[in-house]
This record gives sequence, structure tokens and C-alpha cells, in this order.
Amino acid sequence: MLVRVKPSWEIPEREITPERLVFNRRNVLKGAGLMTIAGVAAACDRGSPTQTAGTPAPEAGLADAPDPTASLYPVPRNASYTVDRETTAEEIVAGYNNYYEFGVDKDDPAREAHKLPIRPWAVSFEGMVEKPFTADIDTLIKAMPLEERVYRHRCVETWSFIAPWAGFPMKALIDYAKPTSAAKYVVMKSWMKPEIAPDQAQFWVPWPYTEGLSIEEATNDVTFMVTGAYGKPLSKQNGAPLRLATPWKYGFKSTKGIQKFIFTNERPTTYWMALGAREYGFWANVNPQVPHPRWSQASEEVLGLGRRVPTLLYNGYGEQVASLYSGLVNERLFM
Ligand SMILES: Nc1nc2c(c(=O)[nH]1)N[C@H]1C(S)=C(S)[C@@H](COP(=O)(O)O)O[C@H]1N2
Ligand SMILES: [Mo]
Repeated sequence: MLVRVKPSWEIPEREITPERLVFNRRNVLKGAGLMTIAGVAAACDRGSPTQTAGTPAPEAGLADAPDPTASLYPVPRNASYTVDRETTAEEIVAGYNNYYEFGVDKDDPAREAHKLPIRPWAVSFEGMVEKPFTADIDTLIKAMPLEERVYRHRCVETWSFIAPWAGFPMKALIDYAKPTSAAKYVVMKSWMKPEIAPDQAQFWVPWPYTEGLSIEEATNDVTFMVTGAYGKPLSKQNGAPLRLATPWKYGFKSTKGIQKFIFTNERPTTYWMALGAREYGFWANVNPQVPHPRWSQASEEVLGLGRRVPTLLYNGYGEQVASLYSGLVNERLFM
């Protein structure tokens, strides 16, 4: 069932947009037959997910040379990170996705993401670091302590899954980047390629996808950089070659296709904050008691399980992460 709710941020956004820009934008929309700006926000308004997952297109990945890190997987499982529920089927996790660069429907990424070239892939470390530098993804992956962790994932839209991610603690990446003591946040930016992701031509959407964490969050043991899943290199629709997993936060924090880490002393404006600050905040910690302005967060539909289950505070990771927020009681921690 598709629930269409007019996004509340649409109104203030239109009010602050200069008339001329709106006019041009409408022409662009009409001319190119692109989705409306409301459609972009409505992407986070989808109702219940379908039970059947899409199947990746057969040609997916054919354009690429074999992944140079393939022989590294599977990696040893870290026994301290397990979930007391069955792991979600790989076809579901790789077939039902949010990756708005490739479209707003849940089966768009599995069909379209093969177009993204992921080798060569440079990752840059910028801003408040001892010395800015760029690392090739394969050099980076080989320098990191790889392990597997079974993690929950909870989208703000109320669907969830449990996946065996492979990768390394973000703490190891921060040590590798050598930020200065002035850095308080790390900003992650995804790729920008309008030629393969036509929606990125929408100049009023704040591409590239951007997220951020405080340094304390980034160096918490739960914060994980994902390079593989299900014993193999990560699928492109799940964010290859590098994505974030912060399982106590809503899924939109988990940036896919990361190209840049920028260290700064200013709290960044993220992609979703720029689209709708009244609905999407910086901290975005999971809390079943704090509803999204347009729906309840009390329960979630575990993909493949066929029923809803109660959502847990910090998505079940409170023991490890709650102390990060003890001094921030006056902030909007849960949206
Ligand atoms: N670059 C990028 N990263 C992204 C998104 C996106 O649209 N673009 N969507 C986010 C959202 S809302 C969610 S829920 C997760 C979905 O991850 P999955 O498709 O692997 O389940 O990716 C997050 N990372
Ligand atoms: Mo999400």
C-alpha cells in the first residue's frame, strides 16, 4: 500500500524559493519529465514494504573487472555483534533499497546501480587532518582489520533487516586519517555523476548525498565501515565499495558510495536536514517513543519476517552508545 502524504517541508521550501527559480524549476520538471520535488521527499513516505524483493538485473556488474578484494572474503565474524533473530535473506537486502541517486522506488537501485563504476575508486581525507591525502579503495581495505558483524538496520520509514556486514571499525579509519585535535565532526560525502544518475541533475536537491558524525560517534566501537556482506564484496545497491553502518541510528545516516571524509569543527548540514530540517535532524538516533512528525516509530516491519515487531531504543545498541549523548539532553537526539 502506498501512502501519499504531502511532505510538510514542501511548503516552507516553496515559500523561501525565489519566484524565478520556481518558474525555471517547473519548466525543467515539465520538459524533462522528472519527478516532482514532492516525489523526492515522498521517497521517505512509502507505506509498508512489499514482501517480495526485486532481483538484480542479470547484467549487473558485467562491465566491471573482477573485484580485486574478492579473495579477502569471507572474513572472521566478531562474536560480540550478533542479533537474536535470523539474518535477512541476501536477495531481500540486495533487492529492496534506498539509494535515491538511482531513483525513488525500492527496486530501482538493484536495477540501476550496476551503472556505477567502482574501480578505480579514490577516497579522500580532507579538512582538519595532519595532512590531506587520497587513498585508493583497495589499498585502504587491505590496510584495515576486516571482520564480520551481524547488524540490525532500521530505516526511518519503519522497515528493517538484519545483515552480516563485513568491514572494519570506523575507529581504524579515523586513526588512518589522522585528524587534528580541532576536528569535532567527520562529514561523509558520496559520489556525484549526473551522467549515470539522472536525478542528480536536479540542482535543487542537495547532491552529493552528505552525512556526518561527531568524532565521539565515529570512534565508538559500534560504528562500522562496510565493504562486504554475506561473505562477499558489498553489492553496488547496498553501497559498494564503501558505506557506513551506524545501526543505532536511522538508516539515512548510513551513507553509501563514500568518496570523501572531511574533518571539521562545525556540525554539518546533512542531505536530509537540507531537504527537511523539521523532520530529519543531525543525531537521528532510533527511539520508538519519539514519532516522526508524520508517523509512529513504535514498531517496524522486519523484511522477510512478515510481521511488525516493537522497535528498541537505540535500535538495541543502547549499552554501547547511550553514554555518547549524556551531555546533550537539550538537543533533538531522536529525529
Ligand atoms: N548515497 C546514499 N546513501 C544512502 C541513501 C541514499 O539515498 N544515497 N539512503 C539511505 C537510507 S534512507 C537508507 S535506509 C539506507 C538503505 O540501505 P540499504 O538500501 O542497503 O538497505 O541507505 C542510506 N544511504
Ligand atoms: Mo532510510
